[in-house]
Amino acid sequence: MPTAPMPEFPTGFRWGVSTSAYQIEGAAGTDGRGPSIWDTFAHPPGRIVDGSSGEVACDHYHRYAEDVALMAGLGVTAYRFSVAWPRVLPTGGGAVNPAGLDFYERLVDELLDHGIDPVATLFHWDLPQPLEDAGGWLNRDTAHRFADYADAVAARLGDRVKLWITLNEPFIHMSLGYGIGVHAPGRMLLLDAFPVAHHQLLGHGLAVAALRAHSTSPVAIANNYSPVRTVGDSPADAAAAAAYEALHNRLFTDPLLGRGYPPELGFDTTVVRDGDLDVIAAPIDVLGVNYYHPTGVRAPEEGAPLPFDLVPLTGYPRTAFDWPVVPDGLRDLLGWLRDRYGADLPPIQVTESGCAYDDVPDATGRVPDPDRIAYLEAHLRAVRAAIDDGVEVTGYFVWSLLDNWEWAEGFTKRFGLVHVDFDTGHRTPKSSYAWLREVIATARRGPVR
Ligand code: PNW
Repeated sequence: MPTAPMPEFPTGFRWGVSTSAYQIEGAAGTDGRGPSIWDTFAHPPGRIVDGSSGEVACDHYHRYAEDVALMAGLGVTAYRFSVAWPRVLPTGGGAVNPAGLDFYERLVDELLDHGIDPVATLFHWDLPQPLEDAGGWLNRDTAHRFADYADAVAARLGDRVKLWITLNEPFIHMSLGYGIGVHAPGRMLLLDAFPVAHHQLLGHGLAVAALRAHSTSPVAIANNYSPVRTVGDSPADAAAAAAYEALHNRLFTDPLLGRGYPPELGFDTTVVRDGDLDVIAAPIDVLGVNYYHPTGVRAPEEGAPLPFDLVPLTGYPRTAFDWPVVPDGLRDLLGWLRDRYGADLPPIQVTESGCAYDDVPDATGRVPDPDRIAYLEAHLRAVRAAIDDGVEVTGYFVWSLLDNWEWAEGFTKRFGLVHVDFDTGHRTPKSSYAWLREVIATARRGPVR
């Protein structure tokens, strides 16, 4: 429990929780959903630590009303979910599957009935498999297919979704999916994955136009950022850190905010056509920031395949993911965004922040998670400090509402405010849920004078 009252947050500050479709929905073959790259990737043994897939996951597809009730009990003002592209367009293009959109319409209406703002992410990594068969995001055509998909979703839900997020973490999708192959689609192209960056960003820009044609709601992208900490003091260490900074923190933000691609990594940019950078730099209303931890970087060995070496940061507590707990990294990151992008930086919402711990029900059936409470409290204080530093931050979403299917980690990493028994689907709010409910209730009541 907090030792001191939480600082006050600005009136209208958005309090939310985040999830994504493949991680919670299950119902993989239901109502005409087509296969995605994650259905394909999870099947051969050896890729997912516990051999699981998201075929059933939290069965949110059938339990969404119960999950919205949990959100209402928590008092959040917003819910960030993702729409599964293969539910809406089972082959990636062609005819819309109305039953897929019906599910999101039921969810959105349930949220609105409970006074919760629906925040919809269009792409949280579950590319329709037929598009992967045609080259995935290496193929420029995927950007156009994405815009068509955005159009279909916005035509149905454009009057009710309160914030649109085009892409989730295009950097993580590129690097883990196409760079080192630990996520779907499992390609290992290292820095030759650059076209995946460009085509995702082009898809984003085309989707912004499609969304604006149907909806007056604000539009955002959710990027993952990791403040770079140089390990070592040689000029080579500093150069490696600068290269990693350009890759992780600037590759997807410099072009969005009108600065073009960072030159430090020497990418082959022949896929960039005249006019593309203008499409990509279409104004956005909010920048979504997903923050988990900083990254230690030093110079690589001679002849290494990448121009940097990532090293664990020592001297911090660690989560079950072995990620260091560094709340100041979030304050530093928000200040860095403000300093680097100045007047071009839109208001920020922290669209993901959270941690995995090995949470288990105790003998009384409660799930105590004091480490998560400490994590969230410290990160909320870091956000408040950044606001005091002059950064405009207008919301904070916890990753995640539910324990869920954590990609290559399967069911072994629990990020939820709510514990899920993956055999029965039973949900149990953890102690962090009760703690956050009080924080939100106090903040929503406003200043005590
Ligand atoms: C994010 N890293 O992914 C995703 O948006 C979520 O779907 C995911 O469940 C959550 O964070 C927790 O992992 C990340 O390697 C994946 O630093 C990997 C990293 C960061 C974020």
